[in-house]
Amino acid sequence: MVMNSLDPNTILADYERDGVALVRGFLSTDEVRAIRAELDRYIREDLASKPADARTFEADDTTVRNLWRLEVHNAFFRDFAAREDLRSLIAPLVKGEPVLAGVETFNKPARIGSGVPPHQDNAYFCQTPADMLTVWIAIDPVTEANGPVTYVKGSHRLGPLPTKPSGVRGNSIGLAGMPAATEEERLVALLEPGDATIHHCDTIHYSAPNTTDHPRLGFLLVFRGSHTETDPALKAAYTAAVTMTPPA
Ligand SMILES: O=C(O)CCC(=O)C(=O)O
Repeated sequence: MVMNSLDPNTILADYERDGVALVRGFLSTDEVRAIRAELDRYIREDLASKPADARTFEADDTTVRNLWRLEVHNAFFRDFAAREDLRSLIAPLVKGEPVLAGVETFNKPARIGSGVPPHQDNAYFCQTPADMLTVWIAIDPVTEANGPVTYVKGSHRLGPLPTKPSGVRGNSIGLAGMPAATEEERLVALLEPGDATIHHCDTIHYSAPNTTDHPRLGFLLVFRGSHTETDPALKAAYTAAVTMTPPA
């Protein structure tokens, strides 16, 4: 893993200041290739036998928008998330012992990949304190045109903002209103395969639909600190939203 050669102090400083750290060369070409191969195989051979909450499809009801709970359904991804180099990089960011909360994908397939409304992940995770994050790893090139994730820098300091059900399958809860943000305050994550972002669970982010001929597959690892607990008020709002558009 290239992860050994990363600078953990810069990642921590960027993450704490902006609520998002951009990490070039997080994984090697071979690691990206292995993840892609296993995702392809899993979708082709295993997905049909998994429960409905293992995935969300796009509007065509056929093409995968998201894979969920890969850590439950697949040993390769469970083992990947248990790597010591990954855990030691994450520990200071979650302010404690990292606990894996999810391994998932946002596939954003060519032409039909749907958008993601502005949201804070902790509206889904419902943890207090909000010591929880997502590592978003590019498997495909992410360009201006194919639906990059845009982050509002510093928004993790706003705490939990008012939410509303979005009606979007796979992203059931969004922000009730989007705070104003200048161009300098936004990070548009344009990534090469193997690059990553690490974002705090209160950092506002969103992405546009993919209308290009190029898929934009993201592979995500979600961790919390072992000291976090479920917040009942956040959980009630999430349960109401996800009941309208299951499974996430
Ligand atoms: O990949 C995307 O377009 C959105 C990702 C997202 O919402 C997340 O990383 O929490």
